[in-house]
Amino acid sequence: MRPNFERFRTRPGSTARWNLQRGLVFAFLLGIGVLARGETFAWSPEKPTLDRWFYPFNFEPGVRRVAPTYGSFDYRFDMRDAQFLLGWDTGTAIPTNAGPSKYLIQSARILLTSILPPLPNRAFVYDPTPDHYLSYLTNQPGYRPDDDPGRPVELFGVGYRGGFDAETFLEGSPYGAIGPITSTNVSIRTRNAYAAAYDTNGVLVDVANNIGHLQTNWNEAAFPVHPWAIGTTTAVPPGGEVPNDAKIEFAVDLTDPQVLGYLQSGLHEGRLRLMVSSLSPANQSTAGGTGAGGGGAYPWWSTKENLLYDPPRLELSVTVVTESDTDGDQLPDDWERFWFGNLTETGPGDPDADGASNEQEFEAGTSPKDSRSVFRLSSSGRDPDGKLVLEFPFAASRRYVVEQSADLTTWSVLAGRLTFPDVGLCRWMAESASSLTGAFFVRVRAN
Ligand SMILES: [Ca+2]
Ligand SMILES: [Ca+2]
Ligand SMILES: [Ca+2]
Ligand SMILES: [Ca+2]
Repeated sequence: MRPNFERFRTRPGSTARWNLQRGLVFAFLLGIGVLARGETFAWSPEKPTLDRWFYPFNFEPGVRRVAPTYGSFDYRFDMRDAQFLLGWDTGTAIPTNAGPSKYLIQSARILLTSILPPLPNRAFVYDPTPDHYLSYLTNQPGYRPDDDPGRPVELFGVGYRGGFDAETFLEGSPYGAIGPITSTNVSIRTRNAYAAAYDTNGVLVDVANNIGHLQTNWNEAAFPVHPWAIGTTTAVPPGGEVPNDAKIEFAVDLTDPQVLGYLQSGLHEGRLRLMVSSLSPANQSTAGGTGAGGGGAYPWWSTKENLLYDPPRLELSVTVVTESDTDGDQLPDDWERFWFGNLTETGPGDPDADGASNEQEFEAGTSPKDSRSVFRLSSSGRDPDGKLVLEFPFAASRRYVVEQSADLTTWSVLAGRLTFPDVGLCRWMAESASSLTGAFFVRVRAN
């Protein structure tokens, strides 16, 4: 039960300060028995640090006791009109600044409590599966009807505008620019914090209008998004009406390296921020709209200010990897325990028989227990312009460098850019075709 003070003291001076602080945090947690083992944290605070109903005309941000989520389908507003911002400052329980890749997350779940609004026939219909992004707006090109009852509740990351970021945007911060109520644009793309997901360039983008926004005065093309979690419950079967006080669980998709990387960066900085969104239609019916207005059957969520219902809850299990390697096998003990539960594996070992040693899997951020998770080129070739194109699986919080060599001895970096055409897969394309002639070797390094 001895915290790792010795190790912290022997670290280089530039990092000594936070290492010492981390040591003190461990000592404290050991004392109260929260620390399960080594540097693994099972953290479930009673309340979020902040939560906020994110709606253009919410004039009491941060203090409302309910936070409904719905789509407006009105041409003056974001389609994902009412969102719900959730934030946890993790630094009080989990050491910060370890480096994003050092946070190995076992599970991350959000639990919300759904409240039945005090109006008749307002229970929303439970849908635990994604709906096609072209199934919402009847006037969208390629429109297709929804193939199951209800609309899912989705969880995303958070992006910012207006000069804000995760540190400066608090639950009472301004919504953003709301223009005068005119026939065109009241509040589209203006909120200072928004539901966000990664596009194929790896950029966190606003998804408020991903189902399209096709109106006379305002056009936005539809695009698919991959929700980071969909709310599920055991309170009612799919297609049923969600009862009062139902618990809705969002298990964050950690198999998506971009999502995992977002959480890792959040833990590194000490701030996890997530946004809940659903596209159950609000009950307004607007001239010039799509006619998709609904009966107002959308979820209402309990906030931390609610005295009658449970507040939003985070359940997080994370191992913070330190360099400690007591068995001297080049594998950090925390990493070994995270994957295997003990220290019996070795650096050269390959228990999943994928050809990558445990040490290589540690360096690349892949799973040493899954042979499908391995850092290896999945395709290589040239595009019509002769530019080299490589595809390979990527891991969370890693950077990739492509190098070329004529003799396998001297390597030089090749300029190119990465895109992310599919979950877990990245594509690198050389900037030019000119530098690659004759016989040559190419390698990709992860760091
Ligand atoms: Ca549906
Ligand atoms: Ca070890
Ligand atoms: Ca392996
Ligand atoms: Ca593997």
